[in-house]
Amino acid sequence: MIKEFKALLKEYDSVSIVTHKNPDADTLGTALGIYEILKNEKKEVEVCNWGGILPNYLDFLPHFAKIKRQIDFDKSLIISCDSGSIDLLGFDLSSRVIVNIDHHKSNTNYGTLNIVNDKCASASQVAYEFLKNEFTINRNTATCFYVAMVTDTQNFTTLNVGNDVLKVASELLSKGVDIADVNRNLTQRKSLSSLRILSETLDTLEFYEEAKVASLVTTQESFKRTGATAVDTVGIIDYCIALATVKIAIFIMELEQSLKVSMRSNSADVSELAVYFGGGGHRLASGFSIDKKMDTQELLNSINKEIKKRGLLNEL
Ligand SMILES: [Mn+2]
Repeated sequence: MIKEFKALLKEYDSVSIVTHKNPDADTLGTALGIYEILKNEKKEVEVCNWGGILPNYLDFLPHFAKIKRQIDFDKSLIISCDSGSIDLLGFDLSSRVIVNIDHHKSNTNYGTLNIVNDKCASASQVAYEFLKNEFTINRNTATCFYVAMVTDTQNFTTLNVGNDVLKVASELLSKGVDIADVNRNLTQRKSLSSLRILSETLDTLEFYEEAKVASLVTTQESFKRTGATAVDTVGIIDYCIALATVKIAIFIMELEQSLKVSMRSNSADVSELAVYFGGGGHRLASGFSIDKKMDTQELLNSINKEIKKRGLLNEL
């Protein structure tokens, strides 16, 4: 595959690296890391993200300020990062040649070249393993890839973390990543509004099925009262799945037009549940968005109905 990739790079002078909507550290870190590699290959490169708010706490990543909100190159090669489906990229990419770099189980293989490995803990791990033997991974790229890995594995605590993941992390660190600076940026830059919205959201905790299922909701009112944005809710669901009895955690964010749902599990496959509701993701972490046709409680009821119907709690 790397041969095909290098052949594509020869064909194109310019490359647009595209990240998914509601960008997280994995999609941005993977993209910015590849940006650095291709810049050093003397390519014309841009990193693009469609709409929404960028997570500003990641502004310490090299080249973060260069992220564009549109694709400027019209005949470029597209590289997509960490996106399971083409819709999640937001841009109209029909008729474009796409290199799809991802680690989602639900990836639809929408690329011309699909570098997809669901055994990897982050898209940046996929990118690193794919590129490391043919391209120079310098300190900037290693920093971006490492940050993507740290955050997608929740500081190396998710179940897919093993020897191979830590080995890649170690290889990246050996490229000169300033780990103290990374850790400070990732743990000591929270906004006050993120703490306030956490507090309001924790008050909504509800249990179902003998406390094997738990839910948290961030309401529109909470967003207005606290001044927080969607970015400030990252990680809130982890409080839910951390509870001893909980097997499946559901987090609902009430947006203006839609309800955005994240699900976590410690053993049941919640990706099939997400796919049923029109989303996707990983076996133990997935999500979907839905129009506000129903209210939050109705949605919770219907998710719980599906959990029961599929026997997702039986196998636990
Ligand atoms: Mn990811």
